[in-house]
Amino acid sequence: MKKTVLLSALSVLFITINSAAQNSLPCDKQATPETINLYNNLKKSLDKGVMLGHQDDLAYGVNWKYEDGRSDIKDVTGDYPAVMGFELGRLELDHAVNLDSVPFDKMRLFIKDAYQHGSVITISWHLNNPLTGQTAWDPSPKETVASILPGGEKNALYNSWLDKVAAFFLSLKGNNGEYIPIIFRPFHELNGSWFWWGGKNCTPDEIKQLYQYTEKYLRDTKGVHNLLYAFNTDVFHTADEYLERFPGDDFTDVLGFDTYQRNGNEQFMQSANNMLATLDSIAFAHNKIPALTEFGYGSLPDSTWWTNVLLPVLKTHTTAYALAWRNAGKKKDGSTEFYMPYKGQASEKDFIAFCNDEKILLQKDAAKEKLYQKH
Ligand code: BMA
Repeated sequence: MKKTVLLSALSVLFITINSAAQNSLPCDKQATPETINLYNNLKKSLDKGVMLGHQDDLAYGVNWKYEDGRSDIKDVTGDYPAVMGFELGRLELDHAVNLDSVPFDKMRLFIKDAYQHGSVITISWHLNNPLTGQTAWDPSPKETVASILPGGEKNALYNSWLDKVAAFFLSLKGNNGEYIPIIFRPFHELNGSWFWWGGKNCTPDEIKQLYQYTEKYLRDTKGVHNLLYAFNTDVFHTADEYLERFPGDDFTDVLGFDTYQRNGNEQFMQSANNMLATLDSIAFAHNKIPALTEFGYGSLPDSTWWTNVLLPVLKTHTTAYALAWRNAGKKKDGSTEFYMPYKGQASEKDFIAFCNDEKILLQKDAAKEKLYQKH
């Protein structure tokens, strides 16, 4: 009898120590309580499934724009995504709308709505090339990154851009005046050479410095403490390649990558499986949160892609969330872009089956986890 009591007391102690050890601080040691809670709950959510996300979900979809409460995912499944992505490009230029024409004022409301309903928010930033004044996709000249680091000719300009980004993050508040936690993923796809901050357009050391500088400026100079930081590459092949531009454990919370299907299903599955397996082991070794920070199969030509291709891949790995890119619909240049089904789209039924799988979490599932509260 005594032995049993002792054993159960020991196991309670073990569980207590263990769950206390599980709660830790994100890379910003002064993060707000809700941000710390999100960080710890995202880690715990890894056992529950993959939170499905969508960029600009509440803003527009295929064939509609700015209709209150509408979402292509909601139209199809009856629920909203568990993760909502937004984009800051052109905030740095004081524009009222971002590079995809989303008004920043509306974006703030969408972010608050997503937060109040229990979803996770992640934000990317396709900032212009500060040296040339052209877009994020202007990789020339190769001195751009060096030019915005301390001592560079555009450092003051870059700081002024960060001031605006900081003001935006600090303007995001919940009903009780608390700051809304955001997963910020600056300098995404940084192993590819299409953005001025990526690949061959700077040295690994320069982009690491820029990532660290940006974070320290937002955190220490501007006092922004409602951010978790996501580091993410594009397609990669080895752990060494993945980590070549990694700014370090002290500057990251989420580790991810972006991948799009452009060829056959088999090829995509093999590549995604390899990357997720590598990511899982890196994230585990570094005690970070693994995520598929962007994915998509443009125009969803395969009506069973969700359950035949993506689901088996996601089921084999541990991934906090997976964010599909935007349902832009018909664009000004005449092309069409979407990665999530909409009412009537060929993969609609299959997507519903995919979402019904216990591994896939939408907003109502995320809300149950109370991700912003301490557990
Ligand atoms: C790209 C496309 C563009 C968009 C950009 C930034 O992948 O969707 O149309 O401007 O992302 O959101």
